Amino acid sequence: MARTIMHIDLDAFFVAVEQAEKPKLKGKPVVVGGRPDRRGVVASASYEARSFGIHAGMPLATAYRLCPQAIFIEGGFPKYRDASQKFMAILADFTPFLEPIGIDEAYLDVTGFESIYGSIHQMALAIKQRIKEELGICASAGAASCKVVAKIASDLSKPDGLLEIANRDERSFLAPLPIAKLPGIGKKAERILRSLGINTIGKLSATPLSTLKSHFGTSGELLRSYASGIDDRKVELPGAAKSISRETTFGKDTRDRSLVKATLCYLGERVGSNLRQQGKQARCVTLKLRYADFTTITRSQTLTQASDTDRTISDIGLKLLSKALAQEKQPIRLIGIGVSNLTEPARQLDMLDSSAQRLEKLNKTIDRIRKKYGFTAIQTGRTLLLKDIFPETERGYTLHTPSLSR
Ligand code: TTP
Ligand code: MG
Repeated sequence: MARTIMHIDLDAFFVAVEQAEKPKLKGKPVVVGGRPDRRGVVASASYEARSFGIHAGMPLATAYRLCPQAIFIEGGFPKYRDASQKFMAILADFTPFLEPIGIDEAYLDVTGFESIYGSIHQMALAIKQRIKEELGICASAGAASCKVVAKIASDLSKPDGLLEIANRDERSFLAPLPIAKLPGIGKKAERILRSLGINTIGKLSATPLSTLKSHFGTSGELLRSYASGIDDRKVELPGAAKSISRETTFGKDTRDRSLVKATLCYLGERVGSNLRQQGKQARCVTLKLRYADFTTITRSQTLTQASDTDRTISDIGLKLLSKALAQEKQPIRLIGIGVSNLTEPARQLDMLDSSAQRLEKLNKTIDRIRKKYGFTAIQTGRTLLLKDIFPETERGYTLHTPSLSR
């Protein structure tokens, strides 16, 4: 389904907060960052100051040279933080699908919100209006089918702007823009691209992947996707898990390897199922063991390719387990497995490996069956042993201590 993502960014944020506090600063070249005779750089410049060539990151002395009549303000972070919190609270009134980025910007997933606000345009106007009324500052908004295009749209619309890019117009919108407009292209990447004769986003999207990969490694692919207006990144709600793990303490300390292994695989499947529910893949698997004397160890392995399959998670868990068991002979009190370094799944076109595709299909089928008939309705040979040990409910086995999700 086509998504609609809105990106909102406050205009000249630090300056705007100062201007809201002291209206006589409005319409003037204002620089927040410090006094011009001090060392330091410009944090925020009013649009009037920008017309003199002043921009964020520029040494204050340079800013002073360009515009001696500008008003230089030291600024105070607590009031910016306060304004930022109020800004995010206003956005949260419009949608729970909100991803704050930094201090003055956010992505909103507004798919389907036309039905509430009349149109996405109306919704953006209402948001801008409330920010203006309650904070006295202007915001710019961009709306498009994906994050990267929405962000570029809000940036281009500044100040006090609103720009919507219709579905399927992404490419033609991006094509004429200079490459520096693409988020993620810093000074160095820009130099490389220009040396290759790639000056516009359109040219970048038409550059052979092999060329981009040879200069930017795997990021080359992402660059080209973004340049083509393709960006699968979701709006991530804050507090979304950075890692997923399950662990359990055995009824009594055990040396029973089959039980330990089966439990590990079961916990691995719970982790995998949760991971897929969140639409994520993991790059790291961690085994946790607590021995009878309460010594606790963790062992991790980083994957060469991110994965979300039960098989991969359990295989690595088992491998780490057998290494650990070879070193320590004590009975085991607790076992846990977790995944971290979570990423968005690679797109289908990356999945050249057909065995990976088969595993992915298998997991999808298992997830469907479990959703319908309960977690233990389908089991691998690896966990079957648990059937005789733990009571089953629709939600899975009732382990001696619940498997924790953190
Ligand atoms: P930005 O949104 O990048 O800049 P801005 O809000 O001042 O201007 P606009 O969005 O209209 O282009 O950054 C938000 C705030 O973060 C900015 O007001 C001050 C702070 N900041 C710094 O302290 N140092 C910097 O180098 C940048 C870029 C921003
Ligand atoms: Mg801003």
